[in-house]
Amino acid sequence: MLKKTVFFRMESNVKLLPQSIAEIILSGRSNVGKSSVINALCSQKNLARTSKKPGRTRSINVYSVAMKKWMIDLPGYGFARVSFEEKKNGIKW
Ligand SMILES: Nc1nc2c(ncn2[C@@H]2O[C@H](COP(=O)(O)OP(=O)(O)O)[C@@H](O)[C@H]2O)c(=O)[nH]1
Ligand SMILES: [Mg+2]
Repeated sequence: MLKKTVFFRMESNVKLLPQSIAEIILSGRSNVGKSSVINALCSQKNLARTSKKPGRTRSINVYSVAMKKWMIDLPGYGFARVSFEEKKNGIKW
């Protein structure tokens, strides 16, 4: 079932996330392989963008598995190559 997962949208405001009945969320330090795990689980090479540089994922990336079922890629914590301005504009809880 995960093979049919597609990118849904990026969101930076938690309150605007879509309705959900089930979701898998990948959280962890920057650059540990969260996005790669999503690609592996979904048997797709370029579904979630992976990067050699830490801090590439800056908002909540939502992937649709099935109706109201989501796979969610979060920005990592720890080191990130982002400017102060971008940090200020990060996720809104
Ligand atoms: N050697 C090795 N490298 C990995 C593995 N998983 C991911 N990577 C690499 O680690 C880097 C960061 O991966 P990414 O999925 O973007 O990490 P994220 O920041 O946690 O989403 C990329 O260059 C990946 O190719 C793994 O199992 N082994
Ligand atoms: Mg990532």
